[in-house]
Amino acid sequence: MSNNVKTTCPYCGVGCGILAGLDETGKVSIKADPDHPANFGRLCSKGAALADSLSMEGRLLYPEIEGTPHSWDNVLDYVADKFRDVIEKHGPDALGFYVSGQLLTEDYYVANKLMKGFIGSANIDTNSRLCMSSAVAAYKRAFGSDSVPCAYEDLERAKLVILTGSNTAWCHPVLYQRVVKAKKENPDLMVVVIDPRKTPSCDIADLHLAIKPGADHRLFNGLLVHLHDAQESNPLFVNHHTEGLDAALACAREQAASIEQVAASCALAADDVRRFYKLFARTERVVTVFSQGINQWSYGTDNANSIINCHLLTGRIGRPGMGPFSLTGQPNAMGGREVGGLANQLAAHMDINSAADRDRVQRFWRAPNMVQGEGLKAVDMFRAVADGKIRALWIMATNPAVSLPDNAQVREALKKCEFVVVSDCVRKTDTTQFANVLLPARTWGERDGAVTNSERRISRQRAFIPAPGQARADWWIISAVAKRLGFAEAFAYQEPVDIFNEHAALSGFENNGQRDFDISALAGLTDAEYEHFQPRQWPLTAEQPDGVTRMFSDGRFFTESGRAQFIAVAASQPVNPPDAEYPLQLNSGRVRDHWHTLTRTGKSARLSAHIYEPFVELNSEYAKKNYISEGELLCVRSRWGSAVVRARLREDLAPGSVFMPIHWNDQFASDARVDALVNPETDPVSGQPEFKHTPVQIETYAANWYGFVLSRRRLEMQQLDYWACSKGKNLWRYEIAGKGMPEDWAGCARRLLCQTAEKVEWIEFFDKGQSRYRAARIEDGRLESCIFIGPEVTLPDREWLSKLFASDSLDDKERGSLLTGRPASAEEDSGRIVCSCFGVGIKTIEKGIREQGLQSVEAIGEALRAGTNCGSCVPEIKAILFSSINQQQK
Ligand SMILES: Nc1nc2c(c(=O)[nH]1)N[C@H]1C(S)=C(S)[C@@H](COP(=O)(O)OP(=O)(O)OC[C@H]3O[C@@H](n4cnc5c(=O)[nH]c(N)nc54)[C@H](O)[C@@H]3O)O[C@H]1N2
Ligand SMILES: Nc1nc2c(c(=O)[nH]1)N[C@H]1C(S)=C(S)[C@@H](COP(=O)(O)OP(=O)(O)OC[C@H]3O[C@@H](n4cnc5c(=O)[nH]c(N)nc54)[C@H](O)[C@@H]3O)O[C@H]1N2
Ligand code: SF4
Ligand SMILES: [Mo]
Repeated sequence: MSNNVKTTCPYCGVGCGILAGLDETGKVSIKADPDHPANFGRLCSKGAALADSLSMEGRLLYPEIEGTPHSWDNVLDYVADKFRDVIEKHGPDALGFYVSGQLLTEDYYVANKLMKGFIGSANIDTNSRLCMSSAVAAYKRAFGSDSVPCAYEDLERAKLVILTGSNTAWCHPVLYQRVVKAKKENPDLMVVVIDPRKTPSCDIADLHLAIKPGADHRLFNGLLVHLHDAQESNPLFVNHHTEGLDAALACAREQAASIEQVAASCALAADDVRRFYKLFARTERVVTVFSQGINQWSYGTDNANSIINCHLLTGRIGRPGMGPFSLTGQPNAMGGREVGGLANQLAAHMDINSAADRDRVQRFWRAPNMVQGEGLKAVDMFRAVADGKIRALWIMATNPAVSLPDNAQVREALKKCEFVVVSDCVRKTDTTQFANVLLPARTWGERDGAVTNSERRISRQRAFIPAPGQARADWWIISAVAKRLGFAEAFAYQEPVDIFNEHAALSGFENNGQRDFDISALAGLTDAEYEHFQPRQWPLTAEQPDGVTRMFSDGRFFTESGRAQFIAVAASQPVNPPDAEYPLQLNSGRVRDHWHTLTRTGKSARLSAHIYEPFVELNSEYAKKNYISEGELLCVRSRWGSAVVRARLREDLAPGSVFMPIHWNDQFASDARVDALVNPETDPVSGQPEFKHTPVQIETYAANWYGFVLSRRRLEMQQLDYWACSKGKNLWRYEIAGKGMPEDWAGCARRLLCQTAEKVEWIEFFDKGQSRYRAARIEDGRLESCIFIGPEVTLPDREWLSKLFASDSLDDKERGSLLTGRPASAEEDSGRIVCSCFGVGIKTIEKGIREQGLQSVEAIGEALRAGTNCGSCVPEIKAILFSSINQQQK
């Protein structure tokens, strides 16, 4: 069996190193790699819980045609025949590939080669379009190349770290922990967080700018003017290494006559803006970290360029501790950029619109059908599917029926599409239900290849468990289809290393320092070298075989003139502003312990405990005015669709804003997809959708009863008006609600809990007067499931009830507590889980503060262990501490 296999976490773009193992009993062990330069021995809650995500539950194990398993040979022939047929009848552009930043570099490379060089279409786009295409476009406009200039160590070497549009504490937790540590060691390190919401990342902020959504470019335009007028620029750098300042400045000046004007347009206090500008002006070592709050706007590229402009004006790029740093979201978003994964890119950072570049790639690939220009970007690609222009679609490692904006239109397109192929590792997703063909992919732990993280560092993912059923690597599947389309020679790869070597060779092919992406030092790796590959940052060339920490240290850029470009950024606002009918602005994003559409983190009880139900956050005052109370169900509606989710009130959210998480979908809730609501506007430069803004209205969902079910087996809840499901320890948990009052509660409960006809032991309690119903199903003395129903949202706490599922038999006291809805003793109720690593609940923490006098995060950690492993919950523990102490003082 394998032990301590060095691999990389498959979740976020931090790209943490992991030591993974599998013992004789089949138990997986996951440890942080102490030597990996991304994490140096740290992991966040998601990485630490990776073993949970590897359960075989719900895996797609065999290739299927129209729901029936077939042999690989049959299915591959079938797919190739269909594709060939579509190409012959309608041309190569009638085919579309929609791929993912969660593919490995080798998979990604092969998919692109097949589409752009051999099928002869550029209709291959990726979910990275939704993720960082605005950052790519902005870097290209400014530097002439898509080069992320910074390295993680810059965050530690900086004196000012600005986090804008990034909830780093939850979305790049290990990087955030590195900043926390750096700040502890060096209290001079200042942190500014720019986010309309007060996020956990604000925990370490010296200044939080709760900016008006979508106004970042105004703030940074104002900064550009301020830096210039206050003579805080770097004329030497500007004169020698840049172009276009005057135009950019003139444009910025139109929007920023004074700090007061900027402050007003950003809904900030002028003093806060002044403080921020002064900090930026007076601190040489500044890193500006940006992510989706910048990118996901219909002018996300402009947002990003307004940031880059300020770094160019001050020459703060290419040196330690400074630079405009876009964090990549997915584990291999950066690898996808290297292979030209977007429809408007070509492999190895070459330009799809340049005849010379196309010719170069064609010669290198010996490609018979080289593409002639850009293809359709994600949102447009699905529109073309709806219009019948794309007739066959192959989706790999992404779940577009959940994650693309205007879901209804996307689902309509998938339904209409003649031929949909989906490669996934999970059998039942919102997208697989539209597939004609399902191809079982290997997933993390089973697959081998390369990934590149946010700081351009290439690492290996290595297999340490055998692949189940008939699952195959994505590169193998794509190559097998390519062979059947008549391209056997060009896709004769035996191992991932063959592909990696070709990719590396292409990066150096006729490069001569002309292109930023050059890893030619890695071309021709032997099997052993590939196997023992050590993480390194590109470029990796003969001159710099160990890689390069940061780009542009020589002030030379990849534009024609060799100078970086200032970009004039005009004032913009969303195409669909809020109005009387849809007065609220919907923002969307991530929660700490879940990953995207839940296909993997949804399997982990540990990760599901932190936030187990979809929700909408809204301002408490607004809620009060509209008679909305905490925990009730709300219907959120936009012009594009609606969702039903739980209300969470927050004092620190602007009255006009609401926020929903992106994770829940039809496998986990009745009606909670945020992208059912989100408008399909995109940035005209990058094609990235405007996920951070949609006008919505909110109304109460008229539930007559609320309840929950805990069950060892997963149950069908489709018949209920509202349900949301999450994994618990030894059980599945369902929050439920309904509009109509059933005549017969007992019958209704039995139908839900006993979906089989067998006779079961059943205990129940019904208080008709109070409309309260409780029942439990017991099997061989063991609790199998239970249901609690009441007229209000407040119901018994689920945590202590869940613990009854741990034992193999219920005693009388426990049976009694099931019927009374109260724990047999107060000790058993630990409340909602705050620390996922050690399963510490909020009530336990509050009790510790109250009774043990724990007065600091450290003291809580020592006494209860909470917050001492990955540290992701420290901001929450601080908040609990703060409010508990406040209450004690009252
Ligand atoms: N836990 C977890 N981590 C993840 C992921 C996950 O699913 N779960 N996914 C990964 C992926 S693919 C990605 S792309 C990254 C995303 O990482 P982030 O970009 O950090 O995550 P988001 O939550 O999408 O959005 C970040 C913040 O932008 C803010 N925001 C919204 N509008 C504006 C605005 O106009 N201006 C500013 N300044 N801020 C705004 C939101 O309030 C939110 O707090 O996370 C990665 N890491
Ligand atoms: N409203 C709103 N919407 C958003 C965002 C937002 O902030 N707001 N963010 C956007 C962003 S940044 C992103 S990145 C997307 C993410 O959205 P998606 O890419 O749709 O989400 P995932 O759940 O990561 O989908 C990955 C799929 O690949 C499967 N899979 C896992 N491993 C493998 C493998 O090795 N091979 C294959 N073939 N399949 C595999 C998983 O089971 C899963 O079905 O969502 C976007 N949508
Ligand atoms: S920060 Fe967490 S999710 Fe991201 S790579 Fe590291 S362990 Fe994985
Ligand atoms: Mo992303």
